[in-house]
Amino acid sequence: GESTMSVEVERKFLCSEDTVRTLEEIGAVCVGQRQIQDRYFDTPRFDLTLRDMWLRNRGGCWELKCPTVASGSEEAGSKKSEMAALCTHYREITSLPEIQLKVTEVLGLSETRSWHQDQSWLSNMNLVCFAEFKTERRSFTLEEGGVQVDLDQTDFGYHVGEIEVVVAEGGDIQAALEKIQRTAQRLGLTADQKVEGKMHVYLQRNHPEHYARLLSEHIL
Ligand code: V4E
Repeated sequence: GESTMSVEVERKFLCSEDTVRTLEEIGAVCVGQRQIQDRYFDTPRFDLTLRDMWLRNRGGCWELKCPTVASGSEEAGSKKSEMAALCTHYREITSLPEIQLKVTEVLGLSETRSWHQDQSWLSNMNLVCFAEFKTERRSFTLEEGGVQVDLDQTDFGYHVGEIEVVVAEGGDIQAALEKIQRTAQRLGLTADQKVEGKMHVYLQRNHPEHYARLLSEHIL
């Protein structure tokens, strides 16, 4: 399913009071505001997230974020460029049968049945909800093709911005990194510290032991 797989390249940043004004100044157009409800699932032993795989239900739709095939060897080989080090890229699968197949594989489950749309597959795969929160998201697009900026505010009080470019499977990740870098410059983002995502902060507060484990295994 080529059509249901894409790579999401993104860089998170700290947003301030001035971020919206800066976005307007560089010609970004607000394309909407919406509330997002996320529920994340894993086994009680966290078999997915310990492999950097993130299964979630967002507003009724299933999504699975997985490391890209290349990312392991990239990190093992040459040192990532500074630009790339600020960004993450994940393969995103949005077709439920493909998600079920992938999870079955990763968890080493014996049988791939034809699962139903209902939620019985979750308990069959021993998956439980370990995180649930809402986010108010304002989205902006930039003229530079395919660049989207999201400003997120969670119901647990965390604000974070995200510059994002979606690349079709097999597409040019380097070009996406460059677009993100140019956008970051135009937004005046100079600080090169890594900014924590919503899930970092959520896990730190709600699952401190698992958070520590993910940190020590370099997943967060
Ligand atoms: C991939 C990932 C997680 C799943 C949530 O992904 P994230 O991009 O943080 O969430 P969100 O809601 O902004 O998704 P979008 O709407 O863009 O699809 S939780 C942790 N990770 C890994 C990870 C990481 N190691 N480092 C950073 C900076 N972000 C994410």
